Amino acid sequence: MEKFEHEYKADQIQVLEGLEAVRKRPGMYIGSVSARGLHHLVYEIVDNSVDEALAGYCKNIHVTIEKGNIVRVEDDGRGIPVDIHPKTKISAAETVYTVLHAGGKFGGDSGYKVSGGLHGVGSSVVNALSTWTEVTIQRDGGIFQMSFERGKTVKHLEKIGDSKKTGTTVRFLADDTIFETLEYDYTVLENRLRETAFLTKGLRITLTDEREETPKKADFCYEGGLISFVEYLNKNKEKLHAKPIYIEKNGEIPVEISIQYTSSYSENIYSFVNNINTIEGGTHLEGFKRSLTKVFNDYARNHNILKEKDSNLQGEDIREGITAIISVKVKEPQFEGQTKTKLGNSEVTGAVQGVMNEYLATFLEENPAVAKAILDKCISASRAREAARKARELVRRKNVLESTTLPGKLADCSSNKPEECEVYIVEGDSAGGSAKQGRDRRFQAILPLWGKMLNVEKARADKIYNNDKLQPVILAVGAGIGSDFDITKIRYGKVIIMADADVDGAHIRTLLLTFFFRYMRPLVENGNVFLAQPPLYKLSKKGMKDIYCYTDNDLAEQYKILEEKGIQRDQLALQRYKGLGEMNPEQLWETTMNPENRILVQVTMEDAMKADETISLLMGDEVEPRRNFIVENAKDVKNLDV
Ligand code: TSJ
Repeated sequence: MEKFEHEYKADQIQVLEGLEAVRKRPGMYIGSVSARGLHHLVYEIVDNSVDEALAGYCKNIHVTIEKGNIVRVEDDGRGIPVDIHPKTKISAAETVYTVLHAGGKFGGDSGYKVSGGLHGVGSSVVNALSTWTEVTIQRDGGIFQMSFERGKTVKHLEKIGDSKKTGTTVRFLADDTIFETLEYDYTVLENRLRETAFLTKGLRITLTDEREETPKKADFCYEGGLISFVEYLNKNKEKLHAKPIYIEKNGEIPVEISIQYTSSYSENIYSFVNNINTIEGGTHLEGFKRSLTKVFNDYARNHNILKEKDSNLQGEDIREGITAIISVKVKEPQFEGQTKTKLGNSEVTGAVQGVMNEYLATFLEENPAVAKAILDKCISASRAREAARKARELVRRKNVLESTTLPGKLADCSSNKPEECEVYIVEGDSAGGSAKQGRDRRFQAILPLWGKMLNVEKARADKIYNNDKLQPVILAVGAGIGSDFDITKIRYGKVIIMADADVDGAHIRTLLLTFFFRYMRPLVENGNVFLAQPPLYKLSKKGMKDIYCYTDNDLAEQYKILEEKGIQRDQLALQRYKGLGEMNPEQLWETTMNPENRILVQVTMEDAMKADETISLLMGDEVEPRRNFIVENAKDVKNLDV
């Protein structure tokens, strides 16, 4: 692209300093420069079009990954205003694109803007972090275009043609000197865009991947909105009632909720504020839970389903098997928590509670068969909880009698300061043996797992406590499970899953993550769960220190570095590791366990949630979705296998 020299006016210099700050500390604006941060760029741009849709002016959004990892986002909204800003003397469109946090300050009230979190930082941040960007606007009978390089204007907005249509198109190439990778993951974008479409009833979003010979395409449009979302999440589960419950009220704080119960034992509640997934929950979720507990208990009392002598059903009993989406719109949301995804506005609790109390109570009165089916399940959940408590006490007592609270297979560390201690959960006895020999026993404990893993999807807490594979994990972590889980009691600051980089390893990882997500959620929220990364390759040569590579990119990079040092490929021996078992204790320590060299991946709530979804899909009651999943993923599975 052609380069232009500019003389900058005072306020433009300020603009440049603003975007320079973004380039200096990208993490502050998009969280990270990993693949995750890269994908955030796309969400930032798409969010602008979604705002336009929420304002009622845009029906279609097309997202395309062009060859070379260029992203194109087009909408059929009104087009960003092109008139000249009286103060800066540049177009409104260019200002949106170059001034930090300028988004949304133009034109009328376009809806609910976001004031915190990673989201909504705006198009200017994407501009700053892109090698180049090109914005095309159709409105007022014309086509207008402007372009930028690394945040700097290289072509001011100018009219390049006529058009009767309206809309905005942005194309950008993320900056490879800032991001670790430019490789977009189709599935990640697909899932996110599907979610966005669910949250905005009637909005059509397409995704096209043109990077390969045969383009991949997805097309999302849901007239049912949240109802469709819940149906999608439950598609492979056995439902307790055919139609999801739907609640919508467009008051001062618009609230939209959809609920459907299934025969599963897990609780799947997703909450959103201004279309942002509030992973850590917050006041809206609080209001939802309080109302759910109250309305069901009131109904059960009034209809003599709970007798006078019975105690109230607890919240967790009433949430067993629930799938629910809560979406609220808040004018000035306050986001709190570790990942800034917890809603803090206290007024939202009452708003959600009020809407729920009214609608849900009416729904139950009008649908007594549904109410009964749900309450039957709640009551059996309550009995199971009681049984679990007894089983747990039995476990505790037994352990006291045996004068050890630790599982026999655990090789504990000598330190008892949780903050410096780590436990490696290792699949298989042979890898477990190497890990025991290779570890630093001062602070590293090893827990080998063996035998068949329990299907967490089909088990209630009492079974979990008694399961011979999970019980050692519960005892080793030492903080209980479910609502008893007490993070202050954890015996290790890091819980590290170490499994092979193959299909079986992936399965174990997914099952354990699902277990942590469902039964020790604060452990995941607090960032205590990690995945060990064993190397995939070893490069060796006589007289040279062995080089371990953790990814294919890593390997390519090492070849390049060695070549620059005059060492050719054919002089090197390449070993591909199929499993942990192929490494001796010293190698395992050097590559995977030594804090100086190892790579640990911290598990996020999103990762754990994904695992949970996968398990639901694979272990659920319905066969069809499971078959589809396996067929769809068969290619990847093969790749992992070679
Ligand atoms: F910001 C951006 F460049 F990243 C971007 C903005 C990217 C994309 C793909 C779309 C958009 C965008 C912005 N789509 N639609 C709009 N709409 C407005 O900016 C707009 C249009 C008209 C009025 C008005 O009051 O007349 C107000 C606004 C905010």
